Amino acid sequence: MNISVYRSAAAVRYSSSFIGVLDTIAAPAPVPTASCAVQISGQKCMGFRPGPCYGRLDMNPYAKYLGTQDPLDVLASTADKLKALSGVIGPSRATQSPASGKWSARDIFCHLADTELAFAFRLRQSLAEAHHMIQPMDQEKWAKVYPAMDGAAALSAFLAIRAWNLLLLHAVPRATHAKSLFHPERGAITFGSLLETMAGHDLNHIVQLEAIAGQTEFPQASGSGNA
Ligand code: NI
Repeated sequence: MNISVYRSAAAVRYSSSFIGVLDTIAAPAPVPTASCAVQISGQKCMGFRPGPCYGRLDMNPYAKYLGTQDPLDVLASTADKLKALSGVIGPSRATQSPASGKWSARDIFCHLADTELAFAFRLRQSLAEAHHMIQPMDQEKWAKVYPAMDGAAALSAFLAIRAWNLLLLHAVPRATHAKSLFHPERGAITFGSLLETMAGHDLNHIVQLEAIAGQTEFPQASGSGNA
């Protein structure tokens, strides 16, 4: 996938395939903070929020969804939100695309199960290897089979893998969050920024599911094929 990063004074727009993302998202302008002046492999964090710097948050395409929330708290809260949304949407609406080219709830649940698989591998490789290099995926190619798959089964798969990932994340010390790894587009990042990306990705798709459930408006920049 071609990756382009456009910068302007007001915003940074990303077309990223970090987890196979086709979304084009306008990220908020970075706001450097006094506590966020950490150099990681020579790259200065631009800083989106106070507290320890776990990587180049300015390059996290989901930073705007995470804000100041602790990624571990967000990751732990997603299961209940998805179960509730699945119940509201129901099986008949789950397969309906909300608009031409947009993913249905079934597609989003399948995507979340698949990305949780990918994250599960990345988390473990990042912990096991020195300076692990993340391998991007093309989410649209992974999604081709979703119309023949079951959203409820996908949600069950996600819940099981997320529970296993949370056990792992709570078993490693916080100091591990500073462990360095590399992303093909983002450069040097940390284990902590991988968690922030996971959490922001959860929130991005929860907003989409809330819109399908009729609880919110559809997000403005939900991206190609990504409901
Ligand atoms: Ni996604």
